[in-house]
Amino acid sequence: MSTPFPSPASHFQCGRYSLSLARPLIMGVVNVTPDSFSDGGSFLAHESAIAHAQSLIEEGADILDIGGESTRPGAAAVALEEERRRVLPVVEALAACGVPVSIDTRKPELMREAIAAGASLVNDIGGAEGGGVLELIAASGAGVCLMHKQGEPQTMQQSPHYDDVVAEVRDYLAQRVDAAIKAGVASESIVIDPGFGFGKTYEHNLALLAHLGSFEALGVPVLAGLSRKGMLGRITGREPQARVYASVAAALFAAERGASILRVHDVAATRDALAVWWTLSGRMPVS
Ligand code: HH2
Repeated sequence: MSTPFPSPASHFQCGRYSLSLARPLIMGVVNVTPDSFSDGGSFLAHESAIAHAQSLIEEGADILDIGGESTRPGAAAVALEEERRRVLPVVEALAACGVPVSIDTRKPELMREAIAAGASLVNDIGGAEGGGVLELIAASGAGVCLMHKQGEPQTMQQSPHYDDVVAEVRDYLAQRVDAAIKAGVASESIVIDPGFGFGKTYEHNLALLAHLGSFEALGVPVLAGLSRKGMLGRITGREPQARVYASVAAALFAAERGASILRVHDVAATRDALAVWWTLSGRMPVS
């Protein structure tokens, strides 16, 4: 690996926001979609998405993640025009909300438009592999979440295969961090994500979670997105909307293993659980 990785960051810089990593951060999910796996259709109208985002901030979200295309297993791709129609007005309305707005998209054009509309972070489940994406992010000063996936949402869960899932995902993310730094993205603006459920079996997800701590060796913060996901359904036997307690337990487990950002649907529950765990384990109380 050619780029020497920096030591773990003390803050995450996304656009004009500098977020302290002294405690785990909560990224609240806002799905402006008709078909997301756990809340599809609930926030498709712009007003309800904006109201939902504002209540997530009141509940303690440190970052808002706005998405207009479901990437659940089997999901069909959404055309740029439709994705733009769903999310851009929401990003614009939240640009001055006081917390960084993340745009969850794989489309470079929409990333550019969302940043112009006030987004401070690009969450690309495709690892920012698109042409010009890293350069766009570097020039804008936005943060980036580099996620691993195997295959495409439509077919990714059909037969995911790895010889060594932890090593392969870690090597991929190391390469993407390297590429981002070479493109001019500041290391303190990069987070990585193993991509739970994205071309991974239940066993792959468990292995990645068990070894999450080893991702810290890449020198950038780790984001974990476990909220309401299928592995929690398999453990508890519950439907997505009834996986709140399971999601909170998984978020705490990920935080314990070093995750710096937790991408969750249930912000209030996660925040309270984190605050209790954080305080009882002898750290500074969460403000
Ligand atoms: N998971 C989902 C979407 N985006 N981004 C990152 N970085 N990490 C994740 O684990 C992740 C993500 C899937 O969750 P959700 O957005 O609720 O569902 P859907 O894709 O059906 O909209």
